[in-house]
Amino acid sequence: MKHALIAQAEQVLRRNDRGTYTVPTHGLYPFQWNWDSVLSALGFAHFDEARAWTEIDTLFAHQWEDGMVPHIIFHERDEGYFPGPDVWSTGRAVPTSGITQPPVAGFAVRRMVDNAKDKDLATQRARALLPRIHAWHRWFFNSRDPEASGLVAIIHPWESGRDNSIDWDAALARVPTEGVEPFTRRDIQHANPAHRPTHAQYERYIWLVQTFRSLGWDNTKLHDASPFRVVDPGFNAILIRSCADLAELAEQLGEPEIAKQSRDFATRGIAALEKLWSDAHGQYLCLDRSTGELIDSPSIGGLLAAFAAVPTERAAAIARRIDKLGDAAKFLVPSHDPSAPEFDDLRYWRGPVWLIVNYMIADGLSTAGQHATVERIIADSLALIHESGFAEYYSPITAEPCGGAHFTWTAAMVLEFLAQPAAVA
Ligand code: 9WN
Repeated sequence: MKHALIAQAEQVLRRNDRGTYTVPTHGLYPFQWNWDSVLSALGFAHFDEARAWTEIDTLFAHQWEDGMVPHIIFHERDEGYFPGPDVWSTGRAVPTSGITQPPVAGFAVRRMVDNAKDKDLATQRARALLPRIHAWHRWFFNSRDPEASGLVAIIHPWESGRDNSIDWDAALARVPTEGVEPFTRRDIQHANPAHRPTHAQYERYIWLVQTFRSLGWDNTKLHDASPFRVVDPGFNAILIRSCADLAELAEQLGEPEIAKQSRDFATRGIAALEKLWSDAHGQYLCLDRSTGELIDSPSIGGLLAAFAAVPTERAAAIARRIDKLGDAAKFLVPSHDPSAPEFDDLRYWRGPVWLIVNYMIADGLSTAGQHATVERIIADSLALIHESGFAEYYSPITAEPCGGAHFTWTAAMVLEFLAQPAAVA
């Protein structure tokens, strides 16, 4: 059973392998995506360590001079995705988008070094990546935390990786649509429109892209110029965890200055996260930086915060909250609370389960000693695969597979889950 599942997962990764990078899935997403690649490298590492390192190297080969690592690298022309390189118009030799995505590389690289069979290869590749990942982290705190709060803002919903989350509804409603150039969406030609963001959301996504483009993608201007500025606890937890892991790695590799700065980022971040805690919800919430208010939206962003070393009592409360969500959802962890009126079990980040988020929550809760919750999250994740294959995301109520099929990072997470003691295939 376990062997068959491993073979299938490896096959998905090989099928989406384009040599030096992988696509998330054929058709719907024909380019390299940032956090998809990094998390997918964790899957490759189980059967081809050299290939896993190449995945991350390719991503960082397209890092911008200011330290930003773009969310999409358009390695080849493909008209099957909108918005393509002409809309972004970032002026790079190999075109890229102009925004970023959750910075999970510090975590992944440390994990790949720790688990490496080929230690020489791992040390050599990690040593080369270390200053680049650190430059990305520094870029975040310089460009996305101008008032040195300890937490960074996203300036476009696509940066969060949770594109149409209910968390963004109010902030996105303030984004205008005047002047948006006419466009044809390609995503709804590949996937069921009922599982995807709405047209009204896409218009605002594109308004933001056009506005940033008109500012020459100058990151000294974009944060303040964006009407959409949200501090997401999940996104920040990924950054904080990556800084903490990079600090450990830098220590091992004899880079004390990187270690010190990374540790400082992580420590300040953990302290600042406290301001996003909601006793009423028993989880963290997003903060709208434009209004200064917490966003009253119980989404998975506030549970993903457990990926960072949050205080033990916070991790315990998050575990309790997830256990409670499990009364309403057959499969954990729904990306939004099923009892909220906006919950939609099939529409992208407004309810469905995503295995990558399950993986990060399980990892954090495992470190915090919340083993019963972790076991259920892993068991539910594997049950979804058995019922519905390697989908992009799933209904937490019926296990219906949604979005793209043969999905790279879903397969990578299966390989990670199956390697853990809590997994029963
Ligand atoms: C926009 C590739 C990406 C993921 C995101 C997911 C989705 C893109 C889209 O697909 O976003 O970046 O076009 O919908 O939301 O998390 O990285 O899998």
